[in-house]
Amino acid sequence: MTGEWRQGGSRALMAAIGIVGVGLSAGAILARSAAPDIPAAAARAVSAAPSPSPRERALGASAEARPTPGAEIHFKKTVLDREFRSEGVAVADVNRDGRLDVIAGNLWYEAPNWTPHEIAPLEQYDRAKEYSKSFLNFAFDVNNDGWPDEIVIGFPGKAAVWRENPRGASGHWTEHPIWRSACNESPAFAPLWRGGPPVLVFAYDDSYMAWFEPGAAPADPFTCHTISEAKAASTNHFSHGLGVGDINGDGRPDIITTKGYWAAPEDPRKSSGPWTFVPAALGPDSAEMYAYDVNGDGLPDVLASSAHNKGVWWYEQVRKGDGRTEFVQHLIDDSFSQSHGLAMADINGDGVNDLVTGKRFWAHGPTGDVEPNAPAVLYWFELQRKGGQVTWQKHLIDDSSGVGLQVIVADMNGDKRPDIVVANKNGVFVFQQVR
Ligand SMILES: [Ca+2]
Ligand SMILES: [Ca+2]
Ligand SMILES: [Ca+2]
Ligand SMILES: [Ca+2]
Repeated sequence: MTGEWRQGGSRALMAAIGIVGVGLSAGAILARSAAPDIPAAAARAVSAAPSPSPRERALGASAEARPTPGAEIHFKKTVLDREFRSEGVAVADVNRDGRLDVIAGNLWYEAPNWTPHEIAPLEQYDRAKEYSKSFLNFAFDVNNDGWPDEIVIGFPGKAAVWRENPRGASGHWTEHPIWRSACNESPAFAPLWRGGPPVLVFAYDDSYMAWFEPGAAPADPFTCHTISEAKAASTNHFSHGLGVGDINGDGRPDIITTKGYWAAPEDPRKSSGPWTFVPAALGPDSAEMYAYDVNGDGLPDVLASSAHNKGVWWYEQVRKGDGRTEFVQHLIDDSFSQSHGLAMADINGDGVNDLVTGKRFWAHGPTGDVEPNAPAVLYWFELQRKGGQVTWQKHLIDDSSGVGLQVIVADMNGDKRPDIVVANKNGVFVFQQVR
């Protein structure tokens, strides 16, 4: 684990941005300004993957010619923590040494040895009976000082805060307000206009959907841009399912819920008043939601997973003769429950986005939800389009970790192969992709 995690800060950052940019994956990274220069030696690529086993060769030989068949991809698990710290997680180069670190609740773990450092005083949580105070995390340079800060979304409906990176100084990070109430269980952090920075998207006061950007001073709450009428869809603190992505194909990222989507105006910064809401049946309670043209017919489709029950789905956008749009639900998998975190990213590098999700272990404790005590699985689903047919190859990554309210996909070691980071009631984990 020594030099293996070495990497160029700016390169890793760009790789991470690329992944997030493609997938609009939850839990984006990143500093506003470039990472510091790093020595060339530290920026060199990591050594090649080990030779494939005979079984892998056999599988590869029978697969279509692609960059890397999914069956040849494996993940090396590293346990950063066995304690329940957070159900959100983020990655960023916290100490600006050129290596991506992991942020989970009140701790950050310093690469390459994952040395834990306190962001705030540690708290103990009983994973059978309690939630943490950290449901989702994002890393972003909120105060534009070149150092990535931590955004913490707490218990649904409670206040959201950000914590200021102390720029190498010791001690806890100074906490600042974001907004009094973050509703919906899957707040998003993604750009809302082309070339823009990621912004927070969540509902507030059990009534309004909105997006938020940093205020004028660190002590100010974020500036709230309300985009809905009062009592809008999916705005309860326990509402499930939210995402950002272009559904109507006009190139502008829309705000997606299970009840439909708000179509983004030309420039959300100049828009006042509600966005147009387009009702659509996009399934039961979900987690992160994404827009992506799954079947390659030119119409964006929607990806979602069941927060507390079973199901991973894609919703095919179909244009009717009369101009109406319908979304047809297609099941990807229903073999496990509580897929309360969903990431979209191209895991195998074939240019087609894949999905990563798994079981949020004990989402409602050891007796709640469906099959709460089944193994805490983590899967990636490899999207293939063969002869116009969509298939999803299911690949088990691990069966004793799962997901939290997020799954992060990021190239942690700079080898251009996306890795996976998770924090939940089982601990904090990094899964390094090896081929
Ligand atoms: Ca670092
Ligand atoms: Ca900062
Ligand atoms: Ca499509
Ligand atoms: Ca792929």
